[in-house]
Amino acid sequence: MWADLRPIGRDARTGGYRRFAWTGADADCRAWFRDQARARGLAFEVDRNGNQWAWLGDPAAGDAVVTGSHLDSVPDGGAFDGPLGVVSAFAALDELARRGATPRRPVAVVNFGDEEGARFGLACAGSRLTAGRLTPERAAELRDADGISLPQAMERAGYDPAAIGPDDERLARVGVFVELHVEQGRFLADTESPVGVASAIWPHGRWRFDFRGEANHAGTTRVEDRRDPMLAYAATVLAARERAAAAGALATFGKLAVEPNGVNAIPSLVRAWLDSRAPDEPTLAEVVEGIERAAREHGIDVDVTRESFTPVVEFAHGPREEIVRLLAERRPYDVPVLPTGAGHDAGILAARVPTAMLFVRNPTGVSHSPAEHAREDDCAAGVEALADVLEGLACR
Ligand code: HGY
Ligand code: MN
Ligand code: MN
Ligand code: MN
Repeated sequence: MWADLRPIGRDARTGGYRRFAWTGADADCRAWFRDQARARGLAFEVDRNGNQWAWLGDPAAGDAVVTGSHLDSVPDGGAFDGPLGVVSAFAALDELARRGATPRRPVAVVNFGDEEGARFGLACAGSRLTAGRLTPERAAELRDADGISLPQAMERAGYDPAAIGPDDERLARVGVFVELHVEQGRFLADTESPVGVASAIWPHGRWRFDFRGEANHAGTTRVEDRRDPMLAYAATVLAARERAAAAGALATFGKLAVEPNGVNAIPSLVRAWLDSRAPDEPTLAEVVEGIERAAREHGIDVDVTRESFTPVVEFAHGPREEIVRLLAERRPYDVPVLPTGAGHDAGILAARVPTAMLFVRNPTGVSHSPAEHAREDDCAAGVEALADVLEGLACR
């Protein structure tokens, strides 16, 4: 399976992936998913929001066990973030067949579209639309660098933009959702465990900072006469790191727009996006407020807009304990339970259906980078674990 998927959207120069939603690379990934489904005789369908579903058994029977993840990527992303969950889902179905384990509930593999939000700025757009966490009206406000809106991009990819929206009927068919994902951190590497189970997803969000200064000549404006937004931005980046580190949280300014973007002109505007995450919501609020205060200490106007926010997701209320027990049945070691600061479609689904996540060891912890990696034996351990979970949930 990997052989057909791996080359799609890969930059030979960096080894990273560029699979933005509703682009050619995304269409090729979607064709791959459809072919994998059909090759296994699974009923293939695409929902009103472009998410792909491959069914074993009759979806109308309800109480389905659904597993999967996403195939899109961040700019220059890694090979495993998302695809590992989809490939492992198909491989786990193959393993159930090899074991002769017959599901007594429908089982589905899902590919949620636009999980990274790399093109339109909002993560988990596909699962949010289906779960009613993103309205069609808000989706129409989301635009890419060329000013194309999310519905327009979907229309250009052959979807009906008037159809997008919540899909309660579909979610009512889902009894449980389990997402397998490469760990985006070092917990499993440090505990020497091939697989783990998620305890929670940290609360996290994205804030847009507009630093408004005064455009002027770089060669004639005295330092004391400047209202330089780049200076305020740079000081805020440093303050963000200090405040996050002091609070045991994370804060990253990872995207920047400068107007006018000239080498000999002091800019009038520096627009930057903050991604911040913390173990709990009060800490996250305190860190972001502190960063906002720091941004305003430089004598220029600063506007801050919260663009997205995902509250903490506690998997304790879902099938986590049952899954830990199912895994323990066939493993001589305790399977670790760990939190993650990374957002996932499972974090969106968890508000609507019983949800859990499995993690596969990432030897370096590096992710959202071409250096992201997972060893073959650990990927196999992930498939084994997912097959145990699917067998325990769907076949007994
Ligand atoms: O941003 C995230 O945490 C996820 O990779 N979408
Ligand atoms: Mn990601
Ligand atoms: Mn992911
Ligand atoms: Mn995910």
